[in-house]
Amino acid sequence: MTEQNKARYLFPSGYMADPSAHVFGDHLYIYPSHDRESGIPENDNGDHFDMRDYHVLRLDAPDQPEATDLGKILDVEDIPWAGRQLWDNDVVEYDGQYYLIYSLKDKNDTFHLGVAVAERPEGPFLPLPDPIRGSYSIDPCAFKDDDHEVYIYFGGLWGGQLQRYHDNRALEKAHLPEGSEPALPARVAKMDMATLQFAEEPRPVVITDDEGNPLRADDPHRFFEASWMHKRNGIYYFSYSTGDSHLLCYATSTSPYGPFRFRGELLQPVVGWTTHHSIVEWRGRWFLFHHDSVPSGGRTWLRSIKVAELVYEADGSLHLK
Ligand code: FUB
Repeated sequence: MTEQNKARYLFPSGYMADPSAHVFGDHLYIYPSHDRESGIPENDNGDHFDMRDYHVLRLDAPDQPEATDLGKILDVEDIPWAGRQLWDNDVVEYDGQYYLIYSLKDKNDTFHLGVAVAERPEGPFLPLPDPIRGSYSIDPCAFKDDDHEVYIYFGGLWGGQLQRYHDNRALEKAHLPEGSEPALPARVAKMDMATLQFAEEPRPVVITDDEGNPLRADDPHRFFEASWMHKRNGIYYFSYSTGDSHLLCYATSTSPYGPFRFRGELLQPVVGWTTHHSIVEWRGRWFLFHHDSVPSGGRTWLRSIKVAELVYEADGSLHLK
């Protein structure tokens, strides 16, 4: 049986991608990107990923065959600073409120991260008038640690624009590292939940080899996009997509800031260009939510959400069941 066969599709009647899964109360909620056919030709800038709203899906039990679509929770029309392209998002619960952190291009075609707030996990989410100050690029993961501090992991290469920034400043000319140069890292910043702004300058999420050397730009395991963070037994697991080498990988640390030691591959390339995921524990089992483009016949911008089960080994390594 291949890894693809171990997973099941959760929303066969529509195209959704980038599933961020969370357990709130008795239910598991999935916050995906909502793919659509825009007619825009495929390019490296990702213009064909022209999504305009978000829905939330719900599972009431781990083995429920399909997720329930609870409907639209945010529309690009309702976001004052919106240009185009609602990409990956994530949701964090804090003091009984729900905060959706999302990727969107502004009116100058520059990606930033926005915040929208709801009183219930099923929304509706009310967007704040402006993006998070000092935010850039895409693919936020909002992680609440055991001490209730919230960290936002983010960043994505190519169409995700991370190569346009260095030390949190926009470059005059984008620089994409090559060969033996250190790979571009994801970023992480603690969030001030009172102001809904970054509490600090974003820091690099450095992934190293076993000798502590940062992964090189030409390493097929280097970071590309789709950050996710989960914690188990005091260890922080940073997982991510490698983009053009089409893997999901993970790395571990004893600090939410890293550095993270590369540990292994979680998922082999799927049908479709992108691979993206979330990892969550529910009722004593661990799940990998991800997507592929099999149902759309390989159209990379029309993706379908899947779930597979994960297991841990005694040494803390992680793989598909
Ligand atoms: O869904 C749009 C983009 O494709 C996401 O932001 C990336 O992670 C990739 O999945």
